[in-house]
Amino acid sequence: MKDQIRSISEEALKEASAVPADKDAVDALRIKYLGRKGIITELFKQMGSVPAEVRPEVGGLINTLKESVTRALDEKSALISTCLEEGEAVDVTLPGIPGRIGRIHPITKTINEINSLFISLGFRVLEGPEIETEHYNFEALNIPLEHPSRDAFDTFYVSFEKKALLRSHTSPVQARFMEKNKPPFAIVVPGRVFRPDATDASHSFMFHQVEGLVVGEGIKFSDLKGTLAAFAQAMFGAKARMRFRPSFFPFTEPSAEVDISCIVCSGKSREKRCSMCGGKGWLEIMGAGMVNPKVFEAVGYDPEKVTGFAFGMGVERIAILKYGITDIRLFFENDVRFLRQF
Ligand code: 2NM
Repeated sequence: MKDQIRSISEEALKEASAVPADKDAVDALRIKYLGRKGIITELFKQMGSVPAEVRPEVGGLINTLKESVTRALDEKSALISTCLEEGEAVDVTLPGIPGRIGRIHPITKTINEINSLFISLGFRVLEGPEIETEHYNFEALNIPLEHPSRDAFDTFYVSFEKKALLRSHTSPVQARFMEKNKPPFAIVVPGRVFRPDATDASHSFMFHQVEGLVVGEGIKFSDLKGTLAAFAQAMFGAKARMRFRPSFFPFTEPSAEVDISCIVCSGKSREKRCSMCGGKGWLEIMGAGMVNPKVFEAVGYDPEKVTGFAFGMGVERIAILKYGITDIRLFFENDVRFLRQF
């Protein structure tokens, strides 16, 4: 049986390489070897009478034979489709099919817009590592181990032994900057951040932030309000009003959530249910506050001499509000029907 397989193999491959690149001829060979009553198909049918000890080996040989003949015939078929029929010609003067040109991703576009606005206010844009240490992601920002607020900034560990992790906010970049630079300064830090959240329409384990930090002598809460009002109006229109609600962050004191008046109903639809704000009249756009003295101490600044304000926003959230997007997952699925719209 093994000899039989070997001679069929030689014969089949010789025929396959000799056959002209012609559809009918290749089809005929395919039927001869691989058809329902083909030579190789018949070999498989004989397997029942092969002694059990050699059955695996013989089966393997027939399988290999089938694969090599299939491949040889497929290669021949491929030739046919690339050959011109007699009398056919290619018109090389026809215009080509234009390729689709890509565009800026809506998240990148939103980050660029946010950066430009802050640059116009005198800020510098700064980036930093996505893989961080516990010290810069937590301790330097007054989020000690065992403190309940650590939960809100929980993350993925890259190496538990080395305490290497994916940053859960871009603040560690600001802590690194403060260690190496003296006030006064104004910086914004855009970038990816990671949090172990279950994915749904409004949560993603990876998203983007832009955080800002201004430090100097005599920086006041009113400076924060003026800066963020300028941002809100540039981003959402001159009519956008702003409000601050008391809140808590470990790295700022006092802290606030920042809302803008609803960009759909302007806060007027308290009665009717607005599709954007649900009738609340306000949309949360970021968190902010005065830098906690503990953060200044951690980076070697004297909190008796300098003060500062900081803020942080989720870029996806800003883009969702600005463009009326209903699901955060759309940003990451790379469906061009979505991405083409921006
Ligand atoms: C926010 C809200 C409030 C913030 C604080 C700092 C730093 F480095 F100065 F401590 N950077 N960013 C901050 C403050 C971030 O995000 C919701």
